[in-house]
Amino acid sequence: MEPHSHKRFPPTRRLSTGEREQTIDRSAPVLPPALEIDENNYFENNAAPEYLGELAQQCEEFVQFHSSNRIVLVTSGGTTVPLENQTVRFIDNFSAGTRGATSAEYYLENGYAVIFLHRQFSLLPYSRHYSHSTNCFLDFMEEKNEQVVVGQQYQQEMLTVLRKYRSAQERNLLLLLPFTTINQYLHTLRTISMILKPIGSRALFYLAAAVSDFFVPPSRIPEHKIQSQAGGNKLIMDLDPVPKFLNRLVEKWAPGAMIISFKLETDANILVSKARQALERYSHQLVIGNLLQTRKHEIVFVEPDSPENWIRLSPEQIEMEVEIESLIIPATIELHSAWIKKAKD
Ligand code: 9Z3
Repeated sequence: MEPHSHKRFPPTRRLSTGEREQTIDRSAPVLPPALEIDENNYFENNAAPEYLGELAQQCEEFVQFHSSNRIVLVTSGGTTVPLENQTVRFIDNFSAGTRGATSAEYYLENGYAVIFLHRQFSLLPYSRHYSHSTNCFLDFMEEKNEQVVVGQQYQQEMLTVLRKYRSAQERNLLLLLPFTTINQYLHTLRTISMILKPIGSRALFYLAAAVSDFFVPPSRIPEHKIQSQAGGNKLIMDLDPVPKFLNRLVEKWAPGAMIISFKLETDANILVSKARQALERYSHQLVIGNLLQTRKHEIVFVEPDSPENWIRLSPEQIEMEVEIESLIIPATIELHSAWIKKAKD
């Protein structure tokens, strides 16, 4: 997919990993699941975004339209934690949105209607092929007789993407809903889940968004930009844990739906055990584990009462730029079909 012109540029430097030789050990246990009281406290004390009603209406219409189809909610991108109410500074969670946007395309190709709950301005299904800064759409264009046209060598690929994009649009199969902050994400997730509840086992949750573990509660957030001279030039932050609502989703918000979460680690030695802990703690159906460093080439399925199952691209597949989501999504669909069948029996 990459236009040849990019080969001229030096490869992007990896800014996110391994710059220090010695760091602290981070082997904290998985946080406990939220109780009903935690849910009530959180949603009473952290106001819903003002646009939530409008978004809920769009979502209801979409679910109504697809009431006899399978619907997947794909979450994608990282949530932010504002440090100020009039936000200048915020903490971000790593995610470009590649996993979510790519996965959404494979679900669409397999006949699912997709609700794509994504970090605003992160990658989107289809446009991701041409919009990222390392894949700038202008590099695919050229001038011909005073007109802008797609370069001859990109025509076929772009036509294929364009047809799929138009087909999803025309059949109303893709609903794009944005979030930015952790609070917007949680309110929206809960609202969509409850809208999906009536369709039971035909709903699939594919929670690939990178969700903040800590936030500044409203009682402690300053209204205005923090001044640099405050606190003797040091900024000391006091963050609360974000309640773990996954079990509320499983038990109350959308019981009956199949739920897949992602576990992101950077230490290969703890990935599978952390994924298994999450599964046991939140009682859902599948955790897909991945390491930041290798996430595009290998992932691991961790399911209750089964040994873990790795999906890896072969060196040839990596060379041919096969997307690992083209293997992940059919495997999740197989599990979802079994889930629907079990619910019917
Ligand atoms: C993931 O693990 C995703 O696969 C990535 C995708 C964020 C690594 P990109 O968008 O990256 O393709 O650049 N998502 C889940 C991350 C997460 O926050 N998981 C929580 C955890 O690990 C549970 S919800 O504790």
